[in-house]
Amino acid sequence: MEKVYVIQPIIDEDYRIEHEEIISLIESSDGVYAGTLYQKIREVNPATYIGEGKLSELKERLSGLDEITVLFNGALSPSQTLNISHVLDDRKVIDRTTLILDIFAKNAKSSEGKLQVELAQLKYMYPRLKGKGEALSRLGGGIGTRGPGESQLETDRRHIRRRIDYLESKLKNIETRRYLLSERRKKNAVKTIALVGYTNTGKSTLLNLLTQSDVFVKDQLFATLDPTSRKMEIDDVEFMLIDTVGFLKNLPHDLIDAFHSTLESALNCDLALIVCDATGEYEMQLKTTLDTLDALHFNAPYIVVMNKSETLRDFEGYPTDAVFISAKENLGTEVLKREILKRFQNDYVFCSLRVPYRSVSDYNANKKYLKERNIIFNDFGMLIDAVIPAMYISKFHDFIDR
Ligand SMILES: Nc1nc2c(ncn2[C@@H]2O[C@H](COP(=O)(O)OP(=O)(O)OP(=O)(O)O)[C@@H](O)[C@H]2O)c(=O)[nH]1
Ligand SMILES: [Mg+2]
Repeated sequence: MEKVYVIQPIIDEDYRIEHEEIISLIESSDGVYAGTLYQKIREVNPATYIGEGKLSELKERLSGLDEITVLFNGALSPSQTLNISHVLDDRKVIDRTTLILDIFAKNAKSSEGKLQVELAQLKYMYPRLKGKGEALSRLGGGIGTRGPGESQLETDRRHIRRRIDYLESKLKNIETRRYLLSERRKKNAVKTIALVGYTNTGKSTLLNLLTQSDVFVKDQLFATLDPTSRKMEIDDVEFMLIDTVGFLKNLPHDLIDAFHSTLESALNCDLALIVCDATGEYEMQLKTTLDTLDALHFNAPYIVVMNKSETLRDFEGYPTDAVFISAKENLGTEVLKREILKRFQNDYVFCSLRVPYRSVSDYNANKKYLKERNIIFNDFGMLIDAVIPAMYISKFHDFIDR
């Protein structure tokens, strides 16, 4: 397993959370955390980000240790990456996004998920390839910076550009197909509910619980990368529940963009459940999620769900309208289901129908628009407890009992 040494810049007090998170990211990528060098940043060194003194301190700390990757917990420019690596005797140097992309590549399983990850990787690489060329030419020419090297770079860039265009159009097709499906669903009056939120908060666990499914769940960041949706029923009202890729603070926008086709159906949902880890940094998780959704022009109503609350003793400080649940221990989910149904109370009518035997064929012609919950036969005809989408209620006017 790859050993990873972290450079943690200290810019504001959030650095502790950032540091905890980078360790989770290392573990999620199957790496082994090997230590940290902290550095307060007053002014960014354009060449190496952190100062020269600090860099030689790092070099000393790492001397004698080979096979160790240096991970910068932030965004490095291509030339900074090169320069740091150079000072550290050509050690492998990566930044946060590169690590996240690596986890994405490891975790994508469906063909669509894989296309999305490839797109994200190429989009990250593309401008950097240019940067690398510029960094090289700034050195003023010389061996390795002219002739075939440079034109090879151009060929690579053209190749990557073509591949990006290809992936984008392919994903666009998938998106269109999914859109048509969702349009059909709209006609069938099935409402969609999206599970969104910070990574590792329990979105997939909740999907499994609410839909009796078995999608992949793991204590790691970005376990879900593939679009998943499942049918769910509450009081015989059918919903489509959509699982999504988790968000993370400072997740580069290209990364989110690459997942557009997955997120598209979630962004068009009728209701979102914003899942937070009540035992973690839930304020930061909620803010990150709302900011990200905002940037994606999301404007559906939502319910804040505080998950993992089975061990909570104190409910102070949380958003007052949050619903507390434990997806693992199946606690609070009844309350959550009531809350969900309440949000759709104007969309469905729960009622009784009286259908005389002579009208049964009329009724049968429209039966597909409602859901029968219970039927009693008597001398007069049928007594049916039903739930009817409000948009179809007029089809049943003649039969409604109360
Ligand atoms: N203690 C506790 N752990 C939970 C609960 N719900 C989920 N977990 C655990 O949290 C971890 C992450 O769960 P997932 O369902 O994979 O989380 P996710 O939000 O889908 O994560 P990503 O897909 O990686 O963004 C797993 O180890 C779950 O077993 C809960 O109610 N309580
Ligand atoms: Mg998941």
